[in-house]
Amino acid sequence: MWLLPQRPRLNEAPDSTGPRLPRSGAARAWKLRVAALALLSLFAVAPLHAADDEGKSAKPSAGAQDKAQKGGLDCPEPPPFATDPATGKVSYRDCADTPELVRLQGGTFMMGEHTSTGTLYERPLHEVKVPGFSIGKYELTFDEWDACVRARGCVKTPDDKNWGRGRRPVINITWVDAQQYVHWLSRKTGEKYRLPSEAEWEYAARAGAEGRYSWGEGAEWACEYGNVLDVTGGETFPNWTWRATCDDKFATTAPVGSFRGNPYGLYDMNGNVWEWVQDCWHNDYNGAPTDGSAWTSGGECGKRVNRGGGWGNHPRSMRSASRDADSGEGFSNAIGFRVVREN
Ligand SMILES: [Ca+2]
Ligand SMILES: [Ca+2]
Repeated sequence: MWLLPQRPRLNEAPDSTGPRLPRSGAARAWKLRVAALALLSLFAVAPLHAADDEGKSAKPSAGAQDKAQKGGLDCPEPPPFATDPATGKVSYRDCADTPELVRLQGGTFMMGEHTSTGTLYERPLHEVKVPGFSIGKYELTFDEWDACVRARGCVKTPDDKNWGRGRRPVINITWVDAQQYVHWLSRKTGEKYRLPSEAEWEYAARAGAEGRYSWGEGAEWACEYGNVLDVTGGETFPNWTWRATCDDKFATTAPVGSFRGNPYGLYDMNGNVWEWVQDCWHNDYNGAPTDGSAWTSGGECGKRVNRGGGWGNHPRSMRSASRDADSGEGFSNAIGFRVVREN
């Protein structure tokens, strides 16, 4: 494994299977829940581009009966759907102790940087059609990771740098470690969990917006929406001169959901920790898939893409199009991930 140094990222040059066991009488309730979720999701997320697979997204992948036949790991009955009062979006879980998910309808969007900023890595701008999927409302937390370790689904107990575990995003895990987690989560729930494709990640981060950020163009708003290298971070790390002028009050990682959610009801897509996605690194988007799938051929598959910027970065790394990559066997205190569940 490689310990990745904290540093300015590529574009910061200036300074540097077994599903849930149904509970008693839960089968009918589960079916109703899935059906209600599909209905709610029609209203929960309305991409600027017309959704084109409503039929698909409204169809649950597996009913409780299928789950009963497969058997599986312990999966406490999940709570009812929750509506986030801050964003108005609905979330759900497969088990009481698995990550909270927001269901996104499919749609078509332009992937890459739309403005004159950014790097050649983020070009050419290209159209991608993304099928519907569910994605973690938050970055995966230490609590969620540690549950996988206790269940012997994950091997590594990552160092938290004494910043705290609980609701802080898990850090110091490699891309390979993240694969272990999603495999375990799939076995536990009977659903198909994986890392997001890079296209899915950007679709979710943009939340229908074509500008630099989901909230528009202004980097000065970064501290409202995410944890960056801010005034507080600058006091802790005075040699990191690429800091922003706003103050988000966190020098290192922040508990997930400490900032405003994006229009799709997702938190910390910008900042806090970079997020591993499935794709191999490619220097640009020439030849990239246009169907929303991960790009896992060609390029450099020893390096895996991570997105969204982190607590040690200037807001320019938080742009929706910003991208970077590291060895899939490397880890750092600035990289975590969030899960995707296929519908
Ligand atoms: Ca900060
Ligand atoms: Ca993030």
